[in-house]
Amino acid sequence: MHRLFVAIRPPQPIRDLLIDAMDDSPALRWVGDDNLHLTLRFIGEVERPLADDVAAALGRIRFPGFALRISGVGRFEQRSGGALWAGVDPRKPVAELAAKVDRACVAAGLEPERRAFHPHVTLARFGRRNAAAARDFERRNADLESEPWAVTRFILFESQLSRHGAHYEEVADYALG
Ligand code: 2AM
Repeated sequence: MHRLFVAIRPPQPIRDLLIDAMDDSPALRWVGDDNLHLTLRFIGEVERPLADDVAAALGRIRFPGFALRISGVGRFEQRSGGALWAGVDPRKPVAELAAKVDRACVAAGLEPERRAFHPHVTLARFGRRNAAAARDFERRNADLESEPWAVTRFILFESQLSRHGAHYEEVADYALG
C-alpha cells in the first residue's frame, strides 16, 4: 500500500521564513523543513494500480501558474490536540487547483473529498494541554507575511510513517502553466 497526498512545496526562502518564525517552545512539535508543504488533496492508502491511475490523471491537469504568499497564522483544534499553520493569500487559485486535483482523483477511482478545503502549511502540532502555547504563537505571529512566490508545479508525495515520524518522498511532479 502507498500512503499518498498531493501538495505544493514552498521554495527555500519561504520555508526559511517559516522556520525563522518557529520558536523554542517545547509545547509545540515543530515541522521540519523537509515536511513543510501545502496539501491540495490527502489521498491516503492505495494499492499500486490505483496509485498509477491517480498519477496519470494528475498528469492530465491543465492549470496556469500563479503567485502565492504566506499570510497570517491559524490553528485547527480537536479534542486530542491540534495543528498550528501558516495561511496563504490569495486562496482562490489554490482552491481551484485543489478542486481540479480532486476531480482527477475521482476520475482515477477515488471517492471525492467531502471536507472543506482550508489551504495551509502546517508548522507545528500540539497536545490538548498545550493549546495555550499555540494560541500565544498565533497572537504573536498574526501578521506573518512573505513575499509572493511563483507556484509552477505541484507534487505527488508518498508518506512513510515510522517511529521517528513522517517522511515524505516525491513520487511525481507536475508543471503548471
Ligand atoms: P496537515 O498538514 O493539516 O496535518 C500528509 O499527511 C499531509 O496530508 C499533511 O499535510 C496533512 O495535513 C494532510 N492530510 C489531510 N488530511 C489528512 C488525513 N485525514 N490524515 C493524514 N493527513 C492528512
